[in-house]
Order: sequence, then C-alpha cells, then structure tokens
Amino acid sequence: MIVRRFLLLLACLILAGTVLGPWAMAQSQAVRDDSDVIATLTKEFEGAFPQNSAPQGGVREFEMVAAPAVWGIVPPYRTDVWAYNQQIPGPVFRITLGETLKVRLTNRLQQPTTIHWHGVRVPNAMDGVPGVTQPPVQSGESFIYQFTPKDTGTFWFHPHVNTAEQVERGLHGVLIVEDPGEPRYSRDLVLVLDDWLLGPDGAIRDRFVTRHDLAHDGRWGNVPTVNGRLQPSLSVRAGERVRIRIVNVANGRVFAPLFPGLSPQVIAVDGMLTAAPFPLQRFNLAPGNRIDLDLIIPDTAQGAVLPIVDTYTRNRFTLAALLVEPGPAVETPRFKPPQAAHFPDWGRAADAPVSHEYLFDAVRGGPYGISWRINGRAWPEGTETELESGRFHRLRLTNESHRLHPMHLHGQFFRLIARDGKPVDERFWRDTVLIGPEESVDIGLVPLDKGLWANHCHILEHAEAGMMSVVRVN
Ligand SMILES: [Cu+2]
Repeated sequence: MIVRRFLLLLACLILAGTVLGPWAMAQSQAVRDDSDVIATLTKEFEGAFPQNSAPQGGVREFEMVAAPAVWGIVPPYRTDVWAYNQQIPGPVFRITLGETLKVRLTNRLQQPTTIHWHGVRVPNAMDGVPGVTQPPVQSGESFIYQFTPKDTGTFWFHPHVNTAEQVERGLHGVLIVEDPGEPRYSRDLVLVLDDWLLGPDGAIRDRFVTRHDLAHDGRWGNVPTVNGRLQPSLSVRAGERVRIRIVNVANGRVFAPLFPGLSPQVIAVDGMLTAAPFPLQRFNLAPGNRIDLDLIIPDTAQGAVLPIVDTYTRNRFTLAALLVEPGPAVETPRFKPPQAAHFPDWGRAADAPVSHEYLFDAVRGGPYGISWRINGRAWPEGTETELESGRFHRLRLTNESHRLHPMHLHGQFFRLIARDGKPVDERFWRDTVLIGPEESVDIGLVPLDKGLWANHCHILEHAEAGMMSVVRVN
C-alpha cells in the first residue's frame, strides 16, 4: 500500500516535472523579455523632458481674484459670469523658463475654489485638487500658488472644485512658458475656445450637471466663442509668421479647427513640442487639449478675411477670422520650426505588457442620478493605483460606454501607443486623450513627478459625477 502510494507520488512528480518545467521556464523567459522591453523603453525616454525644475530667473508675482463679473459674450446682451480679474478668458500669464510663477488667488465667490494648473508639472501640493493635494480655498480667503515650471509651452488653469459650474461660468486662464532660445515669430496669438449654453436673454443656463449632460458627452452649448467673444476678428499682416496657441476650455465640446486655404503646421500638442512639425489636418481638440501652430500668412493676402472653421461636427461653423491688414507685406522670418530636443523611439512599446487597466462605465444612481465610474467606483469613492517613477508603464484605458471621454492625467505626459490594440505612432506627448465610444486606448509613460495625481475625464460633468481616480507615483 505504502509502496503504491510512493510510486503514484513519484509518477506525479515526474509528470509535473515534464509538464510544468517548460511552462515555468516559459514564464521566466516572458518575465525576462518584459523587463528587457521595459528597460529599453525606459532608456529611450531618458532626456525627453527634465526631472527637476531649474529656477534661474526671478519670481513673477500676480494677483488673481475669482469673482462675479459681467461680460458681453453676445452683444448687446450682458451676461453674468464668474471670472478671474473681471475678464473672459482670465489672464494670460507669460513667463520665461526658469522664472518662478507666484499667483495669489483670492476667492470672492460665494463658494470654495482652487486652481489646477493643467499640464504643468508642478510640485504635488500646487496641483489644486481638493481632498487630494490641498483643502479648498474658502470664500473670502486667499492661497498662494508658487512653482517653477519644468517645461516650456502652452498651459491653462481652472478651478478643481464644483468644476463643471465654475469653468462653465468663465473661470479659466492661460499660462505660457517661453523658451528664450526658440525662434521669434512675428506674432504670437492665443485662441481660447469655449462653448456657452445661453438662454434667449443671454444668461448662462444655470442648471449644471444635468441627467441630460450625464447621458451625453457633457454640456454642449449654443454659443461657441474665441477669447470670450462670438466670432471675433484677429488682425494679422501679410507675410507674418504667426504662432497660434489654441486651448479648448469647454466643458464638453470637442473642436477640430481648420484654416481653409492656409497650411498651418502643428509644432506642439498639450504644451510639448512635437518630434517634428506636421500639417494640421483633422485634429480633435478635446476639452483640456492644446495645439500650437506655425502659420505663415501669404504675402499676397492683404485685406483678406481668413476664417478659422470648426469641423468636428457635421455642422461646420466659423470660430473666428484672421483679418489681414491692407498695408504692405512684412518680410517672413525664415527659421526651422522648434521641435522636441529628444523624442523616444518607443518602437517596441507595443511589446510591453499592460501594467494597469482602467475601465469606464456608467450606472444609475448617485447624487446626479447617473454615476460615471472608473473600475466600478465613482469618485470620491475612487480607486488609487501605484506607478513607480522613472520606469516605463503601459496603461490601458477602456471605454465600456457609448460616450466620449477625454481622459486627463495630472502631473505627467504620456504617448498614445495603441487604439483598440492596433499600434499608433503619435510623435508627440499628451496630457489628455480623447477616447471614443467602446474604444480602448493604450498609453505609454515614464512618470517622473512623484505624488498623488488625479486621473479623470475632462468632460467636466462626467468628472463631477464620479469619473475620477488617483494615481500615486512613488
Ligand atoms: Cu467622460
């Protein structure tokens, strides 16, 4: 009996050895291949953007007051808004790389607020997310935001408290960090794209985060604006070489701006210079996204009206127009457009294993009647995932819903590496990526900035109804 049991055990062990041995070897081989791929991708990333800030200029101090104001969005109507420093859009802060930005925010609203510096790699405590990085700034109080940006480019800022209402009512502004080494354009224009839902009296419709917004792609309005005005004209001269920085601050609307008859080149996306300029064709500028364009106004265009048209929906409409002054053409500056100093190849990104997966869906219930969830949880009950700094990660963002979700990761830049499993070779960084209905995207990143960073949908109604989680970078 004992002998038979012993023989049975021996047979099992031999069998296990023959079957499991190669399996175990294959597993360790796979692990070794994975770590090899990750090491290669991490290595290729080195030098793409700096780990630390390098303060060398002075401190640039600004006062900013968030308060009710009145603004003529569609004259003759005067619309009650909430604004930074009584203007729509808020201030455009221009600083030089190395300078330290110091902004004292004073809250004159009847509710708490904060500022989030979208796309800026700030110290975690300056990121403006209540309950994650700072307490809200109460009505009547002030808070000082101070940091030295690490990157040049076009960034923006907005509240992160009751965000869907505060941003919609007009609280947003732009931060431009200039590189003194970049070539001089003859003009530098900022176009802040927004989309207002106004009633027949010109007033902002004051029901926010409605079931309709939540069952759709957030709040889409009826008055698209550029720099707080309906279809403004922007003066340029023939022959000028213009840098145009376009920011989408809308709650939900996606724009796809085109310049018919002109040939702008995209030189930056979400603030960061692209690996090389590329022609602007259809580029979906989701809420939060920015693009910088290099545009030469033809030297024969005197007196022309050059429209900028939105092409995202089938109903094309004019966003703004470039009005070419009648005077003689200026000499066009000749230079090579700026581009990223180092851009990783990441040809093997598609071989890297997915380290974390985020699933997006909606369920009935919650304070707004519909809850938007990440991995089955609606913020503030959200999930926390951990990423190791200085190491390549491949994250999979899977949209199980029929709606759009521009996902924004605070404090980090990433690259799109696949859509629905098919490799994509976008030669630029992003901080926000638009994910279509039932689409899955893979992003690659090497997190550098440590802390707790929000990871949320930038359709602000979806975020308000729970579509946020946090990523801890160790
Ligand atoms: Cu969303």
